[in-house]
Amino acid sequence: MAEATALLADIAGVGADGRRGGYSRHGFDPAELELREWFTAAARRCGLAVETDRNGNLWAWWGRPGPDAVVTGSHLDSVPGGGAFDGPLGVVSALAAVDSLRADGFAPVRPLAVVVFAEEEGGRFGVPCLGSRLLAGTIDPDAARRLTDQAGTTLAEAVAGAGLDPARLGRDDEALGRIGRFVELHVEQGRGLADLDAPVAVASSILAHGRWRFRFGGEGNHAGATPIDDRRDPMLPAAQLVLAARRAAAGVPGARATVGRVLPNPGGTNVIASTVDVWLDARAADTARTRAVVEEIAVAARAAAAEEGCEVAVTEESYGDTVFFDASLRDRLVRGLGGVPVLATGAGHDAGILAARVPTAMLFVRNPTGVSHAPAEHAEPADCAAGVAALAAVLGELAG
Ligand code: HGY
Ligand code: MN
Ligand code: MN
Ligand code: MN
Repeated sequence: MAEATALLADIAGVGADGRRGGYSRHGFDPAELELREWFTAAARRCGLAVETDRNGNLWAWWGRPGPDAVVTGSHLDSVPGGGAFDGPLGVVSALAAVDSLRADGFAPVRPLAVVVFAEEEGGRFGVPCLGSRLLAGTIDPDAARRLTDQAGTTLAEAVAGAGLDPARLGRDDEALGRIGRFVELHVEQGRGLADLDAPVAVASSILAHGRWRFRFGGEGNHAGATPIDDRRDPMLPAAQLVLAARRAAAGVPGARATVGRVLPNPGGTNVIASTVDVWLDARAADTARTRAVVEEIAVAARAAAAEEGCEVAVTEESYGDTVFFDASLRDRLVRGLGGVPVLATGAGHDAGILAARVPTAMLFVRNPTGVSHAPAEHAEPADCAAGVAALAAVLGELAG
């Protein structure tokens, strides 16, 4: 656990003065590849055999890879300016749990693996949980190969650069067939455990959520030479969309709608944009409510575009329905952990993708700030240790 804690402090960028850095590690980019190399070395030091699957996910095996395996793990990539725990806590805790099981003389009857999924945040190619979606076959591999990052590099080129064969991206029945159960530990992204004053919880469900790109087209022109009433400025309907998102979500209990990324083209201070791309992240308790929120926003966006003489094109980039985790596995974890709380989450996870294919559960570790996707994201060492102990107990019971 000492190494895991040391790594967590390192990942957290907690410098001598205790400041916390935000990290942007994206799929197959140098920062994430560096962490993946750390993981491979650390897993080998834990006595695990590491392999990379056809979709770039890392698997560290205790025992021969085989059917009915108990698999745990999470992701190492992050969002721009993200916290240190979202993803890495699950990976580090998995290695620490293996360490402590070994130290207790535990010998798994079933194969046990720690997995690191690629590009969970979708920070580079725009589709969240890309590595687990490819594994599970819930994204078309041709569409995935064509995904591009902001530099115009395709996923096919990126995975080739990481030494993989782009032609083999896609559903991996061999890897899926090995998984008997999957359990992901994750820092809580919210204040549920802080409010309950408890260190660990089991997850019940994940909100339905998706991403849509709105591309507003107008007329690029000079900021000074173009009279106000002679413009077709796509920034105006873009601004109306942001306001409409808040209005629409506020009208549906529990719904969320967020615009965190706007990209004007060409993006000059003294230039009226030709186009403006706006990405919408919308979530709610079910598909009907999520799509109702998105439709209300789209109606407002179209009206605002027409008023400004602009065009608008809407593209759905990803969508996933509400996830309910396997009830018997959930209840088995709650019982085994002595009756810990059960919490829903608004955050997406690789476990949410795997849940469609194999019995899946999640463990949450208290985050006293409740903040995530920002440097203030936090988990106290004592709660991290409680998470490792809970995960070790779960893995020991499932693999024993
Ligand atoms: O966006 C999410 O909900 C997750 O943190 N990837
Ligand atoms: Mn995240
Ligand atoms: Mn995460
Ligand atoms: Mn000029």
